[in-house]
Amino acid sequence: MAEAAFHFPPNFLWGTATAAHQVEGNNTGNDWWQWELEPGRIQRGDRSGLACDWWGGRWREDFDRAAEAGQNAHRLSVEWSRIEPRPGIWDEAALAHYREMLRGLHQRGLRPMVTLHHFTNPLWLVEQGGWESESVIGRFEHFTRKVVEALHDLVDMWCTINEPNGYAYSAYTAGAFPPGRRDIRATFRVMHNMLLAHGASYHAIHDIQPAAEVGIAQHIRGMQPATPSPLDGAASRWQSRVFNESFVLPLRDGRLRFPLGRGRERALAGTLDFLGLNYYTRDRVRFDLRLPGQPFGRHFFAPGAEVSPAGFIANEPEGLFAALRWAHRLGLPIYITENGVEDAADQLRPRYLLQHLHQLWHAVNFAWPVRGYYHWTLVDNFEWERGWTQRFGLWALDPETQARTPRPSAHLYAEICKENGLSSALTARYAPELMARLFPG
Ligand code: IFM
Repeated sequence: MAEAAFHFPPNFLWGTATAAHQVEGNNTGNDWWQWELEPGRIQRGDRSGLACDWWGGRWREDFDRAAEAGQNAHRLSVEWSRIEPRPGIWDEAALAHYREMLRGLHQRGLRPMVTLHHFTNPLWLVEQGGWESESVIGRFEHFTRKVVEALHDLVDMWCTINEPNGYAYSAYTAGAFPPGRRDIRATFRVMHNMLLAHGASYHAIHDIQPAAEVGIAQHIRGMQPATPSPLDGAASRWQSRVFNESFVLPLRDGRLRFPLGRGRERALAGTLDFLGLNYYTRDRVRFDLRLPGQPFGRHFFAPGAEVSPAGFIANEPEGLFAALRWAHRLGLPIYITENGVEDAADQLRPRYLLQHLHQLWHAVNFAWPVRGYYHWTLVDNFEWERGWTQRFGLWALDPETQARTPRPSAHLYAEICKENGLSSALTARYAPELMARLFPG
């Protein structure tokens, strides 16, 4: 057949995403480091330890890898407990370290996007009540100002909070993240405080850097009714509203939605310059009266779905398209701030990557304003309560020796970034089984 290709617009951002605690190593001042010391918290008793040793300097070689692989962007986070080790006490050396890393990105042609909060909290903040206490709002604003004053000449894209819904759910409903609570009301209180903290942070960034682009990275869990039954439809819509939408919509119009509150918070209106979507998978939802705590819906992957090795992710690329259809109606630029799959053997990843990017290309061709894609992740890193059992990297990492080895998907993604698109030749080489689907005829 003739060669064909799906191209992306000029200046499209192609990158990878990382988070401080997952890659830096020795983040001893935060709640995760403590949590990892508690028996039974992390699978197999794994620890983040040195992680990818970025604090020790290995960010250099990993940024080289990203740049040589044709990437032009990178999303990373800064660690609050390093920058503010005690309330109001700033570690200028930590800020200088981040400046060096950010300069390192620019020198390699990688545009940075910086996340201010990605799951971890300084221990002193936890002692003050963490995200359950309203005092966090002012604390986070203060932290934002310090970071933005120090780094604004090197960063023009900021994500205030990563996956507020995922964080609140994992830490306060599922009990899998510190502080290990199982309290749905606390979950909504935390999300409410995160909304207000985002608003304060947004305005602080714009005070200092009016031209900055500021957004959040929202975890979108695709949801579809398990059957055509109206009850399954209602359970699925309801859960999607609560989990996927209730945090984002108030940041457009300032109107709080159940369960995060009622009425208006004017300071929240218009506090997104872009929307970041972290999309991994999609669930089927079935109405179940026995699950009032989980708004009456049972979740499972579609029967017969292609599932990742640990059963964590089903390959559901159409769910990404559905997320984009919802998101583009908000009228904001969109970035896919995370997307990827745990797959140490790289059996599924090439297919997963090509199929998701194919859906993204469809969205771009509807003129939906998608500006970039950040694959999760560059090099295997510490996967929270799942420790090192799940491997999301384009490069495999041996955390003992710190050796990195490219998986086939590292080469595939490099070709996509360099080509600014997907070609039939590339698909034939990395996932021939997709040829008939992606390039029919
Ligand atoms: O590793 C995480 C990341 O920190 C947040 N989003 C999901 C990723 C994969 O589990």
